Amino acid sequence: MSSRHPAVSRRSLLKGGAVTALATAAGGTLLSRATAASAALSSGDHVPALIVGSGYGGAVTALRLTQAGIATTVVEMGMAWNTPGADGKVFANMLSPDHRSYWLRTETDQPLGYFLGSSVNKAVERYTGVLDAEKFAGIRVYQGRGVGGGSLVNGGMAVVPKRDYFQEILPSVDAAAMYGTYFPRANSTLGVNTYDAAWFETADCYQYARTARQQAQASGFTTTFVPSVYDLDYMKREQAGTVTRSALDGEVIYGNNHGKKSLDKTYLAAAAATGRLTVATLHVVTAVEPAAAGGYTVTIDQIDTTGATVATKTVRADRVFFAAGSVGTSKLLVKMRALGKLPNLPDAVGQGWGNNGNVMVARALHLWDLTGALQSGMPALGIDNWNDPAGPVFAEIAPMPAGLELWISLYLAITKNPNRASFVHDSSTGKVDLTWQTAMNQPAIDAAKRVFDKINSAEVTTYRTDLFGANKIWGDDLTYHPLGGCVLGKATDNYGRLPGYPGLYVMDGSLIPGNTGVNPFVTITALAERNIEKIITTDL
Ligand code: FAE
Repeated sequence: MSSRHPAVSRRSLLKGGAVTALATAAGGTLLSRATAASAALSSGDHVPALIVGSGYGGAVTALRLTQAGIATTVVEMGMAWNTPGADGKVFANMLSPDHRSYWLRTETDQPLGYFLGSSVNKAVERYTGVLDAEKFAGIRVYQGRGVGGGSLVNGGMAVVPKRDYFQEILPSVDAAAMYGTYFPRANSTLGVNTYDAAWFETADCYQYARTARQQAQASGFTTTFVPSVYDLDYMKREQAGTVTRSALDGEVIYGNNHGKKSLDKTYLAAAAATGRLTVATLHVVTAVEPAAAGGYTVTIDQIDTTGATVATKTVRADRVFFAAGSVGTSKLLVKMRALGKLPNLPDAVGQGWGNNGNVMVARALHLWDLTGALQSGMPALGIDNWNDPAGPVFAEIAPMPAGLELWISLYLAITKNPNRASFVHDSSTGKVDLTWQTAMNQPAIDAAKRVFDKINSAEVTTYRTDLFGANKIWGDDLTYHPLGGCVLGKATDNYGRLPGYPGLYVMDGSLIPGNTGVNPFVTITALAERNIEKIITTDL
């Protein structure tokens, strides 16, 4: 381990009772990644409940199982992000990504990878960094890696889907219970808060959002505030200059050093406070199969920060909860079926994957349309054109924090793209690929054009053609919102149980059939709350 990453240090960033409990109760896992990761799990261990992955689905499962009195082991392939580097910070910012920023890459793969048509990517040291740009044949899928999963890198936008659309995508789920009980439970446990509209109107850091809002409204579109898991009082103090800046210092997709209520500070901290949670970091689950003695044998590679395997462990778990994310869970289960380890998994496992209709686009503004040199990394507004039957769009007004005025309006559009792809095991390489093709994003582009062509025409502005490649308007080859692959009610029963394998459950974004119409983590969290409540009541 290099001197830049001291092996041991007290949690200096995360303070407060719950987090102290996390550090203590997790058996030191979050105090010292060098020692605790190996101590957390040993070959031959027999555990009652093992969770693969510590994102939203995993964190909800961990909290509710531990509260129910069940000793719970979370196996997470990424690191515990609690140790400052030589610069005193746990995470790097967007303008200076380094080894901490990317999962096992030697070159950054930035979502906006170009400027003026030239690549802005740069060499980085290969490391188990926090953001994975996982490349499939037709799409790059961005995902968080570490204790807290996607919550470490996401924009914090906490949006409840429209009720009629939720009923359309998941008709077997009781919407009244979701909207009456589980969405509110998710929001309160995640620590969702809302923008102070009066402050927003005057804050320099949201000039970019106000300009984009004014132009959207001038073309007849509606905009709406989005709730956030970023501490918006902290952000006010950042703007006032009284605390260390994070969202206002270009921190978001490579992690936030302050302000963000990521899962390690909410669900996972509360789970650890029960004293029943163990978290094994830098541990990758590679196989799950029925154990002769009952339950399941779980094979796990322990890796170092270069990604090299340093130990392989097998443990027995009475129950296994798959929460490795849409991609992670789907890949693992498709592989287990292909290798004959879980041969009876239904055909629907691996199917129904979508990118939440994601497409990115940017507009070049006039010199008098200022977006501001200071931009908050947390998006506050969305353009809501979901009710357009010819092309529903919910477009977040995204920041482009560069420290100088760029006259650019950037958007991440969520559309109702109906195309779906499957995960397929390739027996010659042993890898699982995804059948998604870039051309499948055309419906998303068509829907987004209905909004942004109109705004461009009214404002006499144009698209930027230099940010997603040379002469390329649309960011159509990437997604932040992988969903599906083990769809509820198709690959699983109506609560995430895998048919034919009692004690195996799916808990994450793979349950959602490819689209939620809004940013997905509140839906994933609320659905996990619903499912684990049922599972604890009836199965445990
Ligand atoms: P996820 O959070 O991805 O957690 C899966 C965990 O499993 C990860 O920690 C993995 O490292 C781990 N894992 C995977 N495979 C294995 C294995 N074999 N063994 C051990 N561990 C494993 O899954 N959503 C919003 O709602 N609002 C936003 O503002 C937003 N912004 C985003 C910005 C970025 C840059 C990105 C990448 C995503 C964003 N999202 C946003 C999406 C959101 O973070 C994502 O939907 C959820 O994190 C998915 O939750 P899951 O529990 O499915």
